[in-house]
Amino acid sequence: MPTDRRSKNPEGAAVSEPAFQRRGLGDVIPVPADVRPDPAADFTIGEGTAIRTAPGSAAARRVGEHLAALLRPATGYALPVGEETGAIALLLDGDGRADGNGYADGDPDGFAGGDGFPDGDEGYRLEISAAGVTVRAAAPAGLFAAVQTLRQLLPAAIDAPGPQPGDWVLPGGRIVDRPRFAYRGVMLDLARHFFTADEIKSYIDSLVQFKINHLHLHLTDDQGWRLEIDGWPRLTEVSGGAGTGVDGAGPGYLTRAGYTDLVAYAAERFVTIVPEIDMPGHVNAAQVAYPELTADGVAVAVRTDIEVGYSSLAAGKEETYAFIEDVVREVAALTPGPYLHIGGDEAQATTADDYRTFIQRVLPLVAKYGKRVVGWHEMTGVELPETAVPQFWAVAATDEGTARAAANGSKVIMSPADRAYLDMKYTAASPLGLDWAGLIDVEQAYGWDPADRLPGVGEEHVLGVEAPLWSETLRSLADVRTMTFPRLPAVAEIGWSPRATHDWQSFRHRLAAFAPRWRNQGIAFHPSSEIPWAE
Ligand code: TNX
Repeated sequence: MPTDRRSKNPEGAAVSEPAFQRRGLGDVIPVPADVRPDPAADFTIGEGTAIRTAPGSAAARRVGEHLAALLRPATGYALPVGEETGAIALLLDGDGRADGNGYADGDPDGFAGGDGFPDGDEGYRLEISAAGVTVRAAAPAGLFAAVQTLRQLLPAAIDAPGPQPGDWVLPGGRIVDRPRFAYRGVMLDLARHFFTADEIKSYIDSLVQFKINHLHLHLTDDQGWRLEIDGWPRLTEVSGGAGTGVDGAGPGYLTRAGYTDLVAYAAERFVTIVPEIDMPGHVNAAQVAYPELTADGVAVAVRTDIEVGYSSLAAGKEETYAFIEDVVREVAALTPGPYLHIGGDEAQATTADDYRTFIQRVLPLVAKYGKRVVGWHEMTGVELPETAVPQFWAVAATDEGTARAAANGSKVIMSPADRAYLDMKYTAASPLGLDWAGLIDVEQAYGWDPADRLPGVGEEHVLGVEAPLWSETLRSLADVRTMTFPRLPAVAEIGWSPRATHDWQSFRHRLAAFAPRWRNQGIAFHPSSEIPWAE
């Protein structure tokens, strides 16, 4: 595993006694939909425990290997993975279902749907008894989600990098779980400060623990261009090179091969990459590299400050669309996921007519290369196909355009800046971050509902939630983590767990248990005073 996870706990160092504290079956973030503890049915992972995965499924096998890799360092056990035997079983819908509904005892699962399985790819059913652990899911993504739950159900010592003496007890009972919203995302801004592919991989590892399933990469902005594009080499040679990023302190870019490898790494963890090429504004870096992309063809100066709203592509020039088509074609070809984010935000240097002309030219281009458009909610000022996904980021209580798009059939990603923005300061004393959308400590990040946030945008219009992390003030992966944790778990729970389970007191106590886990993983976090952190 890449980078910083071993820094705080050198290989083999013993962790403290509380790290072996037993867990309750519901002590998980996001809290599972249905939890039925059975205190008489705890299971202890031992020397001889093996992992059995769904017969004939390479994807299930990989999830089994992933689980084994998580458990081996701290337990010191071999934990072999195979299809024959094993007290921990990861099975797919249909495997060994004697009675045809997947339940030995025929009891109801608490959900409508008939066959007893949570619907959707990410749902799972987890049973822990003295004899072992059985996970059942309709798809490998559900097995992967269940593995994240299992990890959190083990004592915090499980996240230590070397062998720990102690009992690896899983609390007995049954969990039936599935996500409320299909899309639970994080955005990382690579333009204002570049982070390497290894750093992004490490970040993905820390996000998937909270069942995050989309990573939106903000690849281009005024201060830098971070993805290599065939035929336009100066985009990255110049605008990904030395002196780019805010204060010139964030150089670098992803090669096509590096991006492809990153996308595959994410996919193995059931994370879809959503690439963003911001347009028609936020394009100074592209214009520095190619002056023909400005209205008058005159070169512009490199910008490393944090102003917004001053650059624009020329809506009236054909060169603009030739450039955009090359970029869209390339990004679409490199990205297996369904989405391509076209930005569309803060286009103050584009007239309303030009903005409309521009977006109306770009929408069919994205469709031509087989992708579904995502764009910041300003895009809703233009008539959109119902497949387009607006991403609402404002602080305002209402937004007519987003409501209109929802009424027209679009699904919306909710990222209200006063709740979901990971680049806002926690408190006035936070050294990192901005504060234009207010201060966001953990309760502020937790205390809202995506289906209640905007008039006209209800439960059925919400695709999900995303927590954007802009990088103007960030300089390292530790800075990224410090802004992400512990707020991201709040957004993740809002996106995954049923609305009826939302409870701040419950959440803050469950969150408290992550201090030793993050310390064991070497993950920097902000020790918010709102949380009664465990030792
Ligand atoms: C607004 S939110 C922006 C970004 C900045 C961010 C800083 C949005 C769509 N645009 O350009 O980085 O504020 O918080």
